[in-house]
Amino acid sequence: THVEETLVLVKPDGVERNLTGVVLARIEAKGYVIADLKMLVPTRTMLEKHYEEHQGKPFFEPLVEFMSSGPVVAVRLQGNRVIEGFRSLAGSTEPTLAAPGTIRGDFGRDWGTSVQKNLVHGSDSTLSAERELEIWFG
Ligand code: DAT
Ligand code: MG
Repeated sequence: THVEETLVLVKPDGVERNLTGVVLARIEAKGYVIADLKMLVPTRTMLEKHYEEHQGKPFFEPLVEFMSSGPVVAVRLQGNRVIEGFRSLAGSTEPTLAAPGTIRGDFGRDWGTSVQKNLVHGSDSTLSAERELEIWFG
Protein backbone atom coordinates (compact mmCIF):
# COMPACT_ATOMS: atom_id res chain seq x y z
CA THR A 1 0.00 0.00 0.00
CA HIS A 2 0.99 3.58 -0.53
CA VAL A 3 -0.74 5.89 1.92
CA GLU A 4 -0.90 9.52 0.79
CA GLU A 5 -2.59 12.74 1.81
CA THR A 6 -4.46 15.05 -0.52
CA LEU A 7 -6.44 18.28 -0.32
CA VAL A 8 -10.10 18.11 -1.26
CA LEU A 9 -12.29 21.20 -1.50
CA VAL A 10 -16.04 21.31 -1.78
CA LYS A 11 -16.28 24.50 -3.82
CA PRO A 12 -18.85 27.29 -3.22
CA ASP A 13 -21.31 25.76 -5.71
CA GLY A 14 -21.14 22.40 -3.91
CA VAL A 15 -21.70 23.94 -0.48
CA GLU A 16 -24.52 26.16 -1.77
CA ARG A 17 -26.27 23.23 -3.41
CA ASN A 18 -26.14 21.15 -0.20
CA LEU A 19 -23.80 18.60 -1.77
CA THR A 20 -21.18 18.60 1.00
CA GLY A 21 -22.71 15.47 2.54
CA VAL A 22 -22.87 13.70 -0.81
CA VAL A 23 -19.19 14.40 -1.46
CA LEU A 24 -18.15 13.29 2.03
CA ALA A 25 -20.29 10.15 1.75
CA ARG A 26 -18.57 9.13 -1.49
CA ILE A 27 -15.17 9.79 0.09
CA GLU A 28 -16.04 7.68 3.13
CA ALA A 29 -17.63 4.92 1.05
CA LYS A 30 -14.32 4.57 -0.74
CA GLY A 31 -12.62 4.01 2.62
CA TYR A 32 -10.61 7.22 2.71
CA VAL A 33 -9.96 8.83 6.08
CA ILE A 34 -10.99 12.40 6.83
CA ALA A 35 -8.02 13.56 8.90
CA ASP A 36 -9.11 17.19 9.19
CA LEU A 37 -11.97 19.30 7.88
CA LYS A 38 -13.08 22.92 8.04
CA MET A 39 -15.41 25.44 6.45
CA LEU A 40 -14.15 28.87 5.50
CA VAL A 41 -14.47 31.67 2.97
CA PRO A 42 -11.02 31.65 1.35
CA THR A 43 -9.09 34.89 0.96
CA ARG A 44 -7.83 36.14 -2.38
CA THR A 45 -4.26 35.62 -1.18
CA MET A 46 -4.89 31.95 -0.42
CA LEU A 47 -6.55 31.41 -3.79
CA GLU A 48 -3.80 33.13 -5.74
CA LYS A 49 -1.34 30.70 -4.13
CA HIS A 50 -3.63 27.73 -4.51
CA TYR A 51 -4.13 28.39 -8.24
CA GLU A 52 -0.67 29.83 -8.97
CA GLU A 53 -0.18 27.44 -11.93
CA HIS A 54 -3.14 29.16 -13.61
CA GLN A 55 -2.01 32.77 -13.10
CA GLY A 56 -2.17 34.70 -16.37
CA LYS A 57 -4.79 32.43 -17.95
CA PRO A 58 -8.06 34.03 -19.07
CA PHE A 59 -10.10 32.08 -16.51
CA PHE A 60 -7.86 32.96 -13.54
CA GLU A 61 -9.67 36.11 -12.35
CA PRO A 62 -13.19 34.68 -12.67
CA LEU A 63 -11.95 31.53 -10.91
CA VAL A 64 -10.54 33.43 -7.92
CA GLU A 65 -13.72 35.55 -7.84
CA PHE A 66 -15.96 32.49 -7.84
CA MET A 67 -13.90 30.58 -5.26
CA SER A 68 -14.05 33.51 -2.82
CA SER A 69 -17.79 34.05 -3.34
CA GLY A 70 -18.85 31.89 -0.41
CA PRO A 71 -17.84 29.19 2.05
CA VAL A 72 -15.90 26.14 0.93
CA VAL A 73 -15.25 22.94 2.86
CA ALA A 74 -11.59 21.95 2.99
CA VAL A 75 -10.65 18.35 3.77
CA ARG A 76 -7.32 16.76 4.59
CA LEU A 77 -7.83 13.30 3.15
CA GLN A 78 -5.74 10.18 3.72
CA GLY A 79 -5.73 6.86 1.94
CA ASN A 80 -4.02 4.41 -0.32
CA ARG A 81 -3.11 6.29 -3.51
CA VAL A 82 -5.75 8.85 -2.56
CA ILE A 83 -4.36 11.62 -4.80
CA GLU A 84 -5.15 9.75 -8.00
CA GLY A 85 -8.09 8.01 -6.36
CA PHE A 86 -9.94 11.17 -5.43
CA ARG A 87 -9.29 12.71 -8.88
CA SER A 88 -10.94 9.60 -10.26
CA LEU A 89 -13.95 9.98 -7.90
CA ALA A 90 -14.24 13.65 -8.93
CA GLY A 91 -14.22 13.03 -12.70
CA SER A 92 -13.07 15.25 -15.56
CA THR A 93 -12.70 18.98 -15.01
CA GLU A 94 -15.61 19.82 -17.31
CA PRO A 95 -18.87 18.51 -15.86
CA THR A 96 -20.17 18.12 -19.42
CA LEU A 97 -17.51 15.55 -20.15
CA ALA A 98 -17.27 13.94 -16.71
CA ALA A 99 -18.29 10.28 -16.65
CA PRO A 100 -21.46 9.10 -14.92
CA GLY A 101 -20.61 7.71 -11.51
CA THR A 102 -18.21 10.54 -10.77
CA ILE A 103 -19.08 13.50 -8.54
CA ARG A 104 -18.82 15.98 -11.40
CA GLY A 105 -20.54 13.61 -13.83
CA ASP A 106 -23.48 12.93 -11.54
CA PHE A 107 -24.01 16.34 -9.96
CA GLY A 108 -22.32 18.87 -12.27
CA ARG A 109 -24.91 21.08 -13.86
CA ASP A 110 -24.23 21.89 -17.46
CA TRP A 111 -26.00 25.01 -18.61
CA GLY A 112 -23.27 25.59 -21.15
CA THR A 113 -22.05 28.50 -19.08
CA SER A 114 -19.41 27.58 -16.61
CA VAL A 115 -16.56 25.10 -16.29
CA GLN A 116 -15.61 26.65 -12.98
CA LYS A 117 -18.68 25.39 -11.12
CA ASN A 118 -17.45 21.83 -10.99
CA LEU A 119 -18.18 21.18 -7.31
CA VAL A 120 -14.85 19.87 -6.03
CA HIS A 121 -11.10 20.27 -6.11
CA GLY A 122 -8.50 17.54 -5.61
CA SER A 123 -4.71 17.92 -5.64
CA ASP A 124 -3.12 16.47 -8.77
CA SER A 125 0.29 15.26 -7.49
CA THR A 126 2.24 14.67 -4.27
CA LEU A 127 3.95 18.01 -4.76
CA SER A 128 0.66 19.88 -5.23
CA ALA A 129 -0.90 18.03 -2.29
CA GLU A 130 1.91 19.11 0.07
CA ARG A 131 1.85 22.66 -1.22
CA GLU A 132 -1.94 22.97 -1.07
CA LEU A 133 -2.32 21.34 2.36
CA GLU A 134 0.12 23.93 3.70
CA ILE A 135 -2.02 26.74 2.28
CA TRP A 136 -5.32 25.42 3.67
CA PHE A 137 -4.25 23.74 6.91
CA GLY A 138 -0.80 25.19 7.67
P1 DAT B 1 -8.94 20.54 -12.05
O1 DAT B 1 -9.81 21.31 -11.07
O2 DAT B 1 -9.69 19.40 -12.66
O3 DAT B 1 -7.61 20.18 -11.47
P2 DAT B 1 -7.52 22.63 -13.51
O4 DAT B 1 -6.48 22.56 -12.45
O5 DAT B 1 -7.09 22.52 -14.92
O6 DAT B 1 -8.67 21.53 -13.27
O7 DAT B 1 -8.31 24.00 -13.38
C1 DAT B 1 -8.64 24.53 -12.11
C2 DAT B 1 -10.05 25.05 -12.16
O8 DAT B 1 -10.13 26.15 -13.05
C3 DAT B 1 -11.08 24.06 -12.68
O9 DAT B 1 -11.57 23.23 -11.66
C4 DAT B 1 -12.12 24.94 -13.25
C5 DAT B 1 -11.35 26.13 -13.76
N1 DAT B 1 -11.04 26.01 -15.19
C6 DAT B 1 -10.14 25.18 -15.76
N2 DAT B 1 -10.10 25.33 -17.10
C7 DAT B 1 -11.01 26.29 -17.37
C8 DAT B 1 -11.45 26.92 -18.56
N3 DAT B 1 -10.96 26.59 -19.76
N4 DAT B 1 -12.42 27.87 -18.47
C9 DAT B 1 -12.93 28.22 -17.28
N5 DAT B 1 -12.56 27.67 -16.10
C10 DAT B 1 -11.62 26.73 -16.16
MG1 MG C 1 -5.98 21.33 -10.89
